[in-house]
Amino acid sequence: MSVSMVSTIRQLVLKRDLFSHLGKVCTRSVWNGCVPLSEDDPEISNIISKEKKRQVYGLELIASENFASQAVIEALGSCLTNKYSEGYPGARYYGGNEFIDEVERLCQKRSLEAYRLDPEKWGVNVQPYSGSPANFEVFTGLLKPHDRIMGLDLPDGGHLTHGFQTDTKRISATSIYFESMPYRLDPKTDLIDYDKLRETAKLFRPKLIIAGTTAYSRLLDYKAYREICDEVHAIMMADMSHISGLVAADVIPSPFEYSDIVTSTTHKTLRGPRAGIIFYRKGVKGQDKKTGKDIMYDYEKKINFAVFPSLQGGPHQHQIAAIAVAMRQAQHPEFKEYQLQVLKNAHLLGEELVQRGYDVISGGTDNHLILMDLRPAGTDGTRAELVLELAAITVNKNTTSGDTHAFTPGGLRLGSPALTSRGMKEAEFQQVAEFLHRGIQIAVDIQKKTKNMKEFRAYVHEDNEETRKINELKSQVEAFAASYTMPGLENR
Ligand code: DSN
Repeated sequence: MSVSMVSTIRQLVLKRDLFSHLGKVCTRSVWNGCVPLSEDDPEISNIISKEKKRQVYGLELIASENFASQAVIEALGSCLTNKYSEGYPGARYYGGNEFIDEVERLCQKRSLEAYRLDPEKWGVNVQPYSGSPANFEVFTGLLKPHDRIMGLDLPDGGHLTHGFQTDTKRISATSIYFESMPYRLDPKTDLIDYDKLRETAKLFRPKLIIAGTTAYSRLLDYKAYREICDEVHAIMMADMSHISGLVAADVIPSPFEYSDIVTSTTHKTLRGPRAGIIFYRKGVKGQDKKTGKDIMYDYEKKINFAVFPSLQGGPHQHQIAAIAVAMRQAQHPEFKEYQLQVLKNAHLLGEELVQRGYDVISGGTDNHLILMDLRPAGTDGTRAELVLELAAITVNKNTTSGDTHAFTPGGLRLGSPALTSRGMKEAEFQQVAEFLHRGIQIAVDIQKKTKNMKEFRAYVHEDNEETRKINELKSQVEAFAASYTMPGLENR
C-alpha cells in the first residue's frame, strides 16, 4: 500500500470519527433539537399529515402547482437553512460559506445548462425568494422609480406583478412605484392583441415590456414582443414562471432567443422548490455605430445589486440547493417525457370539456392549462370551485377577458402538471374530465335553486339531493386519486 493511500484512509477514518461524534450529540437527553416533528410539535405535525392526505386523496388541477420530488424536499429540509450568506459566491459578508458557495455556483451552472444558455452570453441570479420578488428586483435594478412598464392585464391572464391596478386603485407595488399601462387580449379571438400592444407602446413609450402570463393557454409570440420593444427602445422581460418546465424540456418555444431578461418561479411546471430566478443577458450587446467599439450589456451588476442588498438579505440556500436539484432533473430525458405528457394531458382535457359542451377560452390549449368560461353553462368560477373542492378536486376561479367580477369571476383555470407528476396519462384525464363535468353540473343545479352566493354557500353544507351527489363524487374521486403515487416524502 502506498504512503498516499495510507494517508487518504487515515483522513477518511478521521472524518468518519468526526461525523459519528456529531451523531452522538443527537442522543443527549437535554434539549438538543433532535426530536422528530411528530414528537416535538404534534399539532403542526398533525396539520401537515392532514394536508398530505388532502394532496394524496385529491385531484390537484391548479395550473401553477406541482409535486416536488423527494430529492427536492430533502434539500429544502436540510441544514442549509441554518446558514447566512449575504453576498455572492466568493464575496460573502459572513464566514463559513465554503460549501454554500459550492451549492450556489452549482445551481447557477445547472440553471444555465437546463436552458441551454452560453455562460458567456447569459448570467443568472438564483437568490430571489420567489417570482414576485424576482420581478420587482428586475424593475428595481433596471428602472428608475416611475419609469413606465407594460404587462398583460391581470383579468386577461397577466400577473399582479406585471403592473396591475384597477380604475380606482394601484394594487401591485409594480403600479405604485412604476407607471404601468396594460395590454390585453383581442376579445374576438381571446389571443394577445399584438397590434394594439404596438400602438399603445408607441404612445406610452415604456422602458420595459413584460412577455408573460399566468392564465393564458396559447404560446407567446416572442419575436413580436422583440420587434415592439426595439421600436420603442424598451427592455424585453419574459416572465416564464408558468411554462419554465416546458421551456427547459424544449417542448414549446423558448423566450431566451428574443428576451433581454427572463424571470421565473421554480415550483410550477419546473417542479422544483418554491423560489424564483432571474436570467440576464451579458457580454457584447452590439457595436457603437460611430466608433465601432463594443457596447456591453450592463444588467449583471444592476440585477445582482437589486437582489442583494437592495431588496433581499440572506439568500435561502436550502431553496437554492433544491433549485439545483430541480435543474439537474430538468435535464433528464424523463423530464422531457413528463413535459410532453403534460401537454398531451392538457390538450385532451380541453377536448373532453369542449365535447361536453363547455366554453373553453380560445378553443383549447397549446400549453399546460385550460381556461373555461362557465357563464354560458349557467354557473361561475367561484361556485364551481366551491363544489369541486367539496368533492376533493382542487381548481381555481379565474377572471376571463372583460370579466369585472373579481370575487365571482366566470372563469375556471385548470392545469395538468401536478396530476401528470402522479403518472396520469390520457385515459386518466378522460376520467378527470368526467369528474369535473359532474361537479360543475352539480354547481349549475344548486345555482338554479339558490338566489345568491350566501344561499349557495349555505346550501352546499345542508343535507339535500345535491350534497349527497357531491359526497358520492368525493368518494369516487378519492378512491381514484389514492391509487396513484405522489412524489415527495412518504408521510409529509
Ligand atoms: N399564483 C400563481 C398562479 O397561480 O399563477 C402566480 O403567481
